[in-house]
This record gives sequence, structure tokens and C-alpha cells, in this order.
Amino acid sequence: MATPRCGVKDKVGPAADGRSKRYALQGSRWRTKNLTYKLSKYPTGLNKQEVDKEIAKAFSVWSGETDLTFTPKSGYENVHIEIRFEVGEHGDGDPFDGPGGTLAHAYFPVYGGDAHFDDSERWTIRSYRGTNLFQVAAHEFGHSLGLSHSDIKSALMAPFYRGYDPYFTLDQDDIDAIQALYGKKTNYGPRGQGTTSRPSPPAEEDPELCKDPKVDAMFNTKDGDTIVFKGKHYWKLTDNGVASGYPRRISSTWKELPSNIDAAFTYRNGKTYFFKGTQYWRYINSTMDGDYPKEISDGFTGIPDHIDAATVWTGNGKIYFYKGTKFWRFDPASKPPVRSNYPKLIKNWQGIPDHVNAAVTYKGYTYFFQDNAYYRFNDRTFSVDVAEPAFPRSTAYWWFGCKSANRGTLGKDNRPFASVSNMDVADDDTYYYGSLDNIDDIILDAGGTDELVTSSSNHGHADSGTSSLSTHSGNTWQPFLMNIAMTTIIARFIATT
Ligand SMILES: [Ca+2]
Ligand SMILES: [Ca+2]
Ligand SMILES: [Zn+2]
Ligand SMILES: [Zn+2]
Repeated sequence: MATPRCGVKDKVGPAADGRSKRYALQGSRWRTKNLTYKLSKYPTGLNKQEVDKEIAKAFSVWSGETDLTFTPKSGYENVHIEIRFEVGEHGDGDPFDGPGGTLAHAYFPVYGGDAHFDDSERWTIRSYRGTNLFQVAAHEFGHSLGLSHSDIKSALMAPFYRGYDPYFTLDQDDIDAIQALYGKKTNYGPRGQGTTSRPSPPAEEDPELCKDPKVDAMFNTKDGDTIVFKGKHYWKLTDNGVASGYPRRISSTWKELPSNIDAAFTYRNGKTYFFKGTQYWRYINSTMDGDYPKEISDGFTGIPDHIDAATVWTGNGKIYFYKGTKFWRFDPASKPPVRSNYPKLIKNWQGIPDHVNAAVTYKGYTYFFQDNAYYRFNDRTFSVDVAEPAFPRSTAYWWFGCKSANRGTLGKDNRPFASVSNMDVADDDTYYYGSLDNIDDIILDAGGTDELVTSSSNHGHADSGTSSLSTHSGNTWQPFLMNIAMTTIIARFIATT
């Protein structure tokens, strides 16, 4: 299948004129620096305000390096750059080709500057799935401003789509190109009209872990790296978040391992054990250490199948397995390795929940993870550690560096306390939770559109266009996702008790 690419025709390859590899200019440019645009046909399947935001962000890539400004218009106003999502033939004799292949094309200033996107593509926002709307739009607007394709592979103006990059920045080649046409930026004010300030924006959060911080397994490698497994991906953690270059596929490093691992730990001998279903695998770093998988019932007699989590205790070197409401202690030096007084109940350990998703030892503590929350266990007092904020805390905030997540103690069902008020949430998808017994109503203030949702009914639904909220029947608010198109949304939770 052809690599997805931009449909703007050009000659890519060794430059015929012997010039060194770099950007190319088409030959026309806008005479004004204050440009207008409108979206006259939106993509199917995406929230309009979110699309508006991504398009504005795509223009800001270029206004951040020049004195260009881009102002959105609506309705029948004449604009410099018209943006449309179309399928197949759409009136300009350059039909789109269905999913894949050509993603979009745009016209140079001399031809009007319009940008067309193939609506057969699955356009997505901050996702590794589908095709990233922001990146492709930023590329197309490069054409709308007069840039041809660059033969620098790392440039935004390279013709091929390279996949979602959460840390996207322009290449120096792109900056040189746009500044060759419109000059360097002079108004660097932090609120410079229609511009973003340099240097490049802060690194974005890991979209997968910040959106859903529930993990399958966590463990430390022989070399001391802390690794998170979730689905088919893994991440390496740093002291304050996720290392760059992740996620990677589990199968790219541990070739024989399946996805959706139940649990993992590295023993004192440096060997790492992975568990899934009835089986386990043993590795030394990323090399399988013998003939695996083997049955848990053979290698870990006395330990059940389908475990939730496993850790090596910092104090005694014994291995603890967790499943449901129970835990087992496994001592490789004893016969039998599991004593007859196991399993025991997890609730004997003060404050640790049942049904944990993962557990890991880190800097002398044992940490338990459940859904979006984690608990730090003090191996000496055999209880949840005392700290400020108290546990449970948000895994997303404290382990994965998701600044939009909740910093404080999580309440019932690991959800942020409903007493949170007047939260200003900038610019990100954010989950809030509350439960019916302590929320009376929720007022969403989304860019002036007030939505009031009372919780007196077990069914509630609000959709202000920029945010949506829903509950299911039952006694708890279901997680609701606010897709925030405006820069600020205020969610106010009013407690009745
Ligand atoms: Ca296509
Ligand atoms: Ca697990
Ligand atoms: Zn292109
Ligand atoms: Zn077209």
C-alpha cells in the first residue's frame, strides 16, 4: 500500500539544480500578513469546536515563527484560505482516493490558498490511531502560504505523513522556509495577536496513559528501569513522567510475549518473570531465558492462574502474588514454597484495595495500582504510608506526569473529591468524576454556554457542543469526558452534604 502522503504534486528526490537538500518555495506568497480563513465543510465524526481548535493550532505553527496572523471567519465571508473536508471528486478535478494514499492537498497563494482534506481518512486528535488532523493541517497550510515540499525528511513540509508525534515541532528547515517568504517574527509578546510565543511549546503529555492510566503490570528491569505494560504497549518511566520515545510495542522488545500481560517482576537473580493466564515466561533483560511459556502450576506451585499483580518484597526477598481479595507469599527457598496458611486477605494490610491491577517496588516502597489510583505501602508498618496529599493519589499525575490530572487525594472509587470548585482546566481532555450522593448539580460553563445538570435523576445528559456529560442508571456518575474546544472550562461540583 502506498505511504499516506500529501497530494500536492512536486518533484521529490535529488535536486536537479545541484542545490543542497532543503526546503523549496513555490514562487508565490501573500502580500498581507493578516490572513483570514474559514472551515466551510467539517470532517465527519469529530466535534466541530475541537476541529476549530486543531485548525487554529495548525495555523499557529506558522504564526509562531513569523508576523503572520490567522483570523477565523464564518458563514459567507470571503476569506484567504478556505478549508473543506471532501470525498472523491470535489470540484477541482483532483479527486481524493478513499482511505489511505492521498490525505489532503492545498493550493499555493497564487491559486487561492485553499486546503482540502480527504474525508475518507479517519481524522483524529491527539491519538496514535487514524491520521493526525493537526499535523496534516499544519503541513497543508504550509502550501497555502507558498511552501513546496522539502526533501529534508524531518521537515513538516516533507511530502509523506509520518504518524502522530505528540512532541511535534517545526524543523529548522520549515522555519527557514517560512521566514524566507514572510520574514522573522518581531512581535514576540506572550499574547501576540494570532501568534504563539517561542520557543516551542512544552512537551505534551502521553495521550494514552493520561487518558486512561489503568495499567496491566509494572516492574523494574535488571538494569533498574521501571516499566509499565498496558495492552500491547510499554513505557519506560522517569522520576517525573514517561521517557521520550514511548510507548513501544511489547513485542518489539520481548518478542515472545503476548499483549495484555497480567503481572511481572524481576527477581534478585536479575531474571524477569511475566505472567498471563495460566502461563509464565522468564527473561534476562529482553532475551528469553529458556523454553517458555511454562505453566504457572508447574513453576510456581501453589500460585493461582490469572493473577492480578506480583511483587518482590523489599524486606525479605519473597514473592507476593495478588488476585482478587487475596494474596500468596512464595518463597523459592522453602518446600513447599507456599505455606498452608496462604492465601490471606489483602484487607489485612490496612488501606490496600482488593483487585489491584499492578504492583511494583520503587525506592524502598511497594506501590499498588488500581484503576486510575495508586497507594504507597510502607513495608515496615504494613499499612498505607502517611503522606501529604494522602493516598490514594492519581497515577496519571504522580507517575505519568499528566499535569492535567488531579494532584490531590482521590475520594470514593478513586475519584477526585466532589468538593472541587471552580476548577480552571486549560486546553485538554480531562476526566472528572463524582458520585450521586455528594453531588447536587454540575454547572458546565463552556465559553459562555451554561449547562446545568441536576443529579436528582439517575439519567442525565448534557451536551453543550464543547463538552458532554453523561451518566448511566445506577448510583454513580459514570466517567464523563469533556472535550474542550475553548481554552478554559469551569466545572463546578456542588456538594449537598
Ligand atoms: Ca485518501
Ligand atoms: Ca495486572
Ligand atoms: Zn504537501
Ligand atoms: Zn481539492
